[in-house]
Amino acid sequence: MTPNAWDYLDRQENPSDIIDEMVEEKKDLPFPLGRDVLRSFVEKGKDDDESSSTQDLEVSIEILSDITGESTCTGQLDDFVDYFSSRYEKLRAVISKRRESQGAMDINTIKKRKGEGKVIAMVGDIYSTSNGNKVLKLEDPTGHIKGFISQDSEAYDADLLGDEVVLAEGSVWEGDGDYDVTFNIDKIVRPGVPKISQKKKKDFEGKMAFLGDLHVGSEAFIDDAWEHFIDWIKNDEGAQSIRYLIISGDLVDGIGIYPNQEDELTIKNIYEQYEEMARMLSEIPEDIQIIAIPGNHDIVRNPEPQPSLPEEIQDMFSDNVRFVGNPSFLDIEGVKLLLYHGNSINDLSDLIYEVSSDNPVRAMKEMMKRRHLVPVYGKKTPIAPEEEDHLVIDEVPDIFVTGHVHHTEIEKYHDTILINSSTWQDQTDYQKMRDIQPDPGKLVVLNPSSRKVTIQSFV
Ligand code: D5M
Ligand code: FE
Ligand code: ZN
Repeated sequence: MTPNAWDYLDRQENPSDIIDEMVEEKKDLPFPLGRDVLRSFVEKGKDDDESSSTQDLEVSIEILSDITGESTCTGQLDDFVDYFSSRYEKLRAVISKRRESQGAMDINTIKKRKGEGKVIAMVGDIYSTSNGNKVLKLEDPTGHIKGFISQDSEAYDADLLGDEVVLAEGSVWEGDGDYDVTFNIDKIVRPGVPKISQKKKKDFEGKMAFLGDLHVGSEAFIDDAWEHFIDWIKNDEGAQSIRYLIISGDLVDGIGIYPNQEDELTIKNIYEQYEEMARMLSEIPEDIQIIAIPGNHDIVRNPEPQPSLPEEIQDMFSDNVRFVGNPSFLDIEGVKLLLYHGNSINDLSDLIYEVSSDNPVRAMKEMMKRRHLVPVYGKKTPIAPEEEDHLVIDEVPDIFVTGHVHHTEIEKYHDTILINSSTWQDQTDYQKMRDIQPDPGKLVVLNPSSRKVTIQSFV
């Protein structure tokens, strides 16, 4: 149990009963057990006790994973060693479930044994040789080996990125004189997402709606579209079935995020930006439960995972607004939702030819295939080296939501609905300079039961 979880438990009336119940009811408790998982278990129990006869449509949100209050970063270099070893172990656990992983060997073993085989390895630096082939480092806890991918190999087109964990199949070449022992890679298999659908239909009542990137305080915030939206959500019959509103980060424009940003701000104080945001959200009917994560413009640390907004900010908002970290993995009445702002979409569009920021769901598929939200370290998306890698997609969600690129896009990928939610900020001068064309003022509305999606435009 984490220190925060312990503190929380210590404040309950019946700590040992809670632990007994939890151990009995839940098979897969996380290690270490964090405060949020514990709290949502305790609160869910209370809900069950109180609400059974009065209302059937109680809000139920269980936080399955969120860094808030759980950060272990100490700023030591060792943190990175632990972080990457957690990344490796968690992704190895996912890959190991694949049929192809049978017979995979440790790198140390295969180096001695030679011949054909497979390894589950983290990819190190990759570079191209003068003959147009690729050379890379493969690593696991037992050691490392030089990898080679010929341009004729099917592995050549796999868009391998540094720091991803893959199953590499091939054969070991004997070292000879100046040459290292080399693993000649024929095939790369990723953790991926199982194709077979065995999910039963969700019996979620009502709808969920998605928006993001409000950038409150920015001159480019589109007031008209927002008023139009508020009018719709308060009065339109089509809005009555919305029970959850999910906000995917960049709640306010913040301050000092990019050069000369102050010239484009109508509210220049970040606390006042949140006060305005709170006022705006208070116009939304309070029986709609709002869930919001921070983004790179918000008032929390930039490296990911980001904790939820500080309590002094949260206190400005009505009771129906719940703040969680970026990313968060939530269970909302049985619907599993992965919520991530989406910084790494920029990295993936820089690194993979077919991915662009105008086509964010394509980037989201690349994250799903690699089962990681920030597959490559050291590019534009900063990562905080937590002891446990919270950016691994351990469990495949029913819904995966991002924002950040100011586009709206929806697509199904196997059993998951991918959503990139819209912005309420028009093009800024800064974006104009970088030729970024936003697609603002839209709301994605999803019925999780029928999996039907509509996009409502307010511009
Ligand atoms: O992101 C708004 C838009 O700007 C979105 O399309 C991503 C893009 N953006 C943001 N930061 C970067 C960097 N560092 N490189 C390239 N493109 C970027 P927002 O987070 O709202 O400012
Ligand atoms: Fe944004
Ligand atoms: Zn952003």
